[in-house]
Amino acid sequence: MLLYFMPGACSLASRIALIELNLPFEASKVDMATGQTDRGVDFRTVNPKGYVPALAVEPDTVITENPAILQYIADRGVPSLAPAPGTIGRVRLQEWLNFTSSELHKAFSPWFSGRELTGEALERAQAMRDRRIGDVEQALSDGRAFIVGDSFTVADAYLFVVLSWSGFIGLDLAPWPGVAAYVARIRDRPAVRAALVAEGLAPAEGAA
Ligand SMILES: N[C@@H](CCC(=O)N[C@@H](CS)C(=O)NCC(=O)O)C(=O)O
Repeated sequence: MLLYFMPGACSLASRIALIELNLPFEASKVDMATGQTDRGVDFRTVNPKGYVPALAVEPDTVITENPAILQYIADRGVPSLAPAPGTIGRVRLQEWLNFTSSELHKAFSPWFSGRELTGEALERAQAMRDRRIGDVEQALSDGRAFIVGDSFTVADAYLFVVLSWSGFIGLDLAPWPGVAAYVARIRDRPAVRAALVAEGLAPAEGAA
């Protein structure tokens, strides 16, 4: 498998899942400014939509969209990183993947648009982002350790990545103590730390 990624982007969730499951994969970095990958490929020929993640599962079979890719990876693992298909648990997982994709992820997007965010537009964006983080806080208020079921799933990988963007935009998660504790807990997982190191987002173990 070949994962197309940008460091720290939502593609990090796929890398976390692949490492959690110890699945063999390679990774290719995409430079959105030039549209080229580090292997000299025009990324539009891989994903015409022009965004990461994209996962080549065979040389001529590329899958896109976080919820689809993450479930594909989850189901390659033993045990899976998702409840079994056809169960209410799988539906809950899909609810969280879709919420993370279409609500939470998009609520962070204004800060990564490259456009200056000021005035009323900034206030509206902040209100929506905070409301969606509040939705996660509400879900975690029952004391659950993971967002779905009682073990780590790909929904945690994606949710963690998006929530951790708070650090990039200078947002303090203190008003949401459940979310802050969740992010710290997930970040502490060896696979998550390894993924962060691989993308240059954390120092390697033992590095000064
Ligand atoms: N609907 C897509 C959205 C993916 C997406 O927003 N990817 C961002 C990075 S997190 C991206 O590649 N943006 C292109 C850019 O920054 O130019 C999915 O869920 O996979």
